[in-house]
Amino acid sequence: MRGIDEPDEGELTVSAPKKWATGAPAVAHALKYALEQTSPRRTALTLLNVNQTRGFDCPGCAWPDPGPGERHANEYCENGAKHTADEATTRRVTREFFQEHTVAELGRASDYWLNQQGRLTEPMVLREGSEHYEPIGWDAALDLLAGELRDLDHPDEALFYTSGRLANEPAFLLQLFARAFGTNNLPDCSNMCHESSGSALNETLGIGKGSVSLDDLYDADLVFVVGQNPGTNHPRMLSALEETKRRGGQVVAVNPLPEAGLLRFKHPQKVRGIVGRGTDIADQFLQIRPGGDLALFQALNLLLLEAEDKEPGTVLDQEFIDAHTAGFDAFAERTRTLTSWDEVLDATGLTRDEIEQVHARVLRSRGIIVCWAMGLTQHKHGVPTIREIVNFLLLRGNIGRHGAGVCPVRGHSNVQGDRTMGIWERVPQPFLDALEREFRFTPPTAHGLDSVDSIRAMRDGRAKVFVGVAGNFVRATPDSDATERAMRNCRLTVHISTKLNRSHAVCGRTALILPTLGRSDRDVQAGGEQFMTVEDSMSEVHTTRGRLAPASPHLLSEVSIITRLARKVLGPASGIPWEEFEADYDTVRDRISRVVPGFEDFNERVRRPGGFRLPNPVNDKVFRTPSGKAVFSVNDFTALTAPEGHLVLQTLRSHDQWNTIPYAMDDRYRGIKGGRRVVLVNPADLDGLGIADGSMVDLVGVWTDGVERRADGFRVVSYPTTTGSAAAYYPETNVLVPLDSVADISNTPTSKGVIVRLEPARAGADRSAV
Ligand SMILES: Nc1nc2c(c(=O)[nH]1)N[C@H]1C(S)=C(S)[C@@H](COP(=O)(O)OP(=O)(O)OC[C@H]3O[C@@H](n4cnc5c(=O)[nH]c(N)nc54)[C@H](O)[C@@H]3O)O[C@H]1N2
Ligand SMILES: Nc1nc2c(c(=O)[nH]1)N[C@H]1C(S)=C(S)[C@@H](COP(=O)(O)OP(=O)(O)OC[C@H]3O[C@@H](n4cnc5c(=O)[nH]c(N)nc54)[C@H](O)[C@@H]3O)O[C@H]1N2
Ligand code: SF4
Ligand SMILES: [Mo]
Repeated sequence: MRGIDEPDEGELTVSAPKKWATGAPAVAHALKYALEQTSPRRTALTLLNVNQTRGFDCPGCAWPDPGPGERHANEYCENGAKHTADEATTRRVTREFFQEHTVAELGRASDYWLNQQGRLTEPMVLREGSEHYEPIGWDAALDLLAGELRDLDHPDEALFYTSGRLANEPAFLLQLFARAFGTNNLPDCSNMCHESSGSALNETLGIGKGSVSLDDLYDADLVFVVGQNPGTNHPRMLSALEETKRRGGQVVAVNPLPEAGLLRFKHPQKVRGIVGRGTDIADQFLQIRPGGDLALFQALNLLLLEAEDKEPGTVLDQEFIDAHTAGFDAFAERTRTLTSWDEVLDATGLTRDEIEQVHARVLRSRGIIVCWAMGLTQHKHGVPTIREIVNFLLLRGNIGRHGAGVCPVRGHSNVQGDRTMGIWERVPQPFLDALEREFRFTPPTAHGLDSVDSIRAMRDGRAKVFVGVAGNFVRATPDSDATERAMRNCRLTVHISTKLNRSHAVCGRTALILPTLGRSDRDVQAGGEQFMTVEDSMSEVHTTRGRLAPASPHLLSEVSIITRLARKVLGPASGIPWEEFEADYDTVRDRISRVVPGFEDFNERVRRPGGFRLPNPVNDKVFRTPSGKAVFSVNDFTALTAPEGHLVLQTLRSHDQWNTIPYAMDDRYRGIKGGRRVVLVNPADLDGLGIADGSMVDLVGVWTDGVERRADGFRVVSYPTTTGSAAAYYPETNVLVPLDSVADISNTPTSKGVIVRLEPARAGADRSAV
């Protein structure tokens, strides 16, 4: 293993981007990573249990599993396997490790290095003024936290952040505890992820979730994959799209980058996938300018209205529109006068011919599904863009019908479930009422703080205690320098984590690391061996059960930590049986079944193979909006342009990282090897800017507050992205995303639309590790 001061990066090499994804090399890459982290036996044991009905849910992403009878023995992908191996690693972070390294040293270490140290093994405390974390017993650690929480002037001075790794049971208990304590401050990773989807879908369809199942996807006539890189981030989605194509469906991909997985796919678990040519995925690829999707869907909607004018009664689903929607007239009027084709072509970077071709496909297709991810949600106009997609689907009745619908593809494996369980700073009143009925206390009704507002509150001293359950807050959030200052401003920061990360080193004046069980670890409580449950991107709820011996005998489950903390903070007066919850998770599920709609007979139904699917009223054409109808919205035309000499930078994931954690320095499909500090720029822009391919530059952010945000020492890679745009990896570039640059309505940081200029690298400037 490398030393703390050694660079992560080897020799950086660049080759042509790949034109297809997966196949034999993927299997080999996954196994190589697994065997570096753990033994062959443990590798086999873990991988055979991934996504099996009696095994554990792959922590890799929220893509759903096929039905129980349709699963392979190897129901995982390359990245799922790497992610699982990363958790099942046999490397350990011990008390000696913390003796050896000061917190300041850890703060200078890279994200890669920190993660490579292995699993956390016992609770540690950093006392005010001390340079080292030192061991602390569980009881003392929880007393310390409980004392600080009780000492606050108001419960709203505490923040309870979660990342979508948390399973349903601990998520439900965490929000219950936070609300019984007296705050709705439950910021989560969703605030930085699919919040724009939730905002747009709640407003237009009355529920913030996707409406489609895998069967819908297989049977769709036309699937749009917009702002999403499934080859890397949802690899098994490619097997689903392969099935769509086998059944005669078509795929349109919309992306500034020609991502390998969107072009062609070789199935790693089929012979023809390993030796053959694979399946072409996209029938049409629209290489769009960043932020151009709103204009694209507005243009498609205009074309649909015009086609209906020409042949009335043949294009729109008038019956559906009349019976189930509101706002059509205002939408139609506005769409007809909205903008000029010149503006559309400029905003999208597409030709009119390309858009007309997609339109022709739309006219030929009955069932249409639109899938999307961060390429839409992390823009200033992310919410209007998704609302416009809903308009597009409503026009031809593509909601509430088989083979059609909305498909926001979620990231973290249980991020959707956490929201269902009430992890939401703005949870609707009926949920709070149900909590009150079940637990006999009055939850606070004022909305809590989301992730961005939490940073502001810590910065301004309004929040004093930060508790993070999973996740890596200081790396996931925007404006890294400002966020780090905010975090250091806290009296106490606490992280319930499986592995070491930067948030442990950039911490409050006092800090706790509370190590916990991972998905693959066996969880035994007083009531016997426990399982937990999760909900995937398509609302399927099923069990997850770890099989491995825990990484250390001193770990507690998340449920244990939360319930023991709750007992200390709230005391027996709360009347909530925390002890019973800890001993037997069935008792938690009984409560969930009485509080959360759709979970009736939870314990019984979730034990059936494959679990159950939550009802989505949209599929019965029931819309829980104020009008009881699906809503056509009117969205202002918006384009994203950079001033002269600047580029629109998107911050995205490489193939070898999982969110804030790089697993290796390679991005195989994009042809980048041995380094992550690269910026991908179109050759025409490089010519225009007078910058040579391969030269070193600093990225300098431009924002209205006049603060100079810099990320130093990036190698320029000439790359076929759209002109005017650039791409570089997150989290190294989070320092460039201004805290106040957020999406309208959803408050999501605009991580895909950062205005930057490239400056020649400052001679002799220190290139920071992070
Ligand atoms: N291996 C792996 N899997 C993961 C993760 C991981 O880090 N690693 N993270 C998980 C999480 S939490 C999430 S949220 C998902 C994220 O999944 P993705 O959303 O696929 O992740 P990103 O890498 O952010 O990629 C965004 C994609 O959108 C494109 N894009 C950027 N701007 C625009 C635009 O304006 N318009 C359009 N049409 N496209 C645009 C980019 O070129 C890129 O292909 O993945 C999940 N799965
Ligand atoms: N610039 C930019 N910023 C972004 C994004 C972007 O595209 N660009 N994407 C955003 C998105 S979509 C997301 S979802 C966020 C992700 O933000 P987070 O969810 O906060 O970050 P992760 O990197 O997933 O967190 C990794 C840490 O989680 C802990 N962990 C892992 N498994 C478990 C577990 O089972 N239990 C517990 N208790 N802890 C565990 C480990 O300690 C690990 O170090 O980042 C956001 N930030
Ligand atoms: S697609 Fe996602 S959930 Fe499925 S195996 Fe791969 S990483 Fe895991
Ligand atoms: Mo995410």
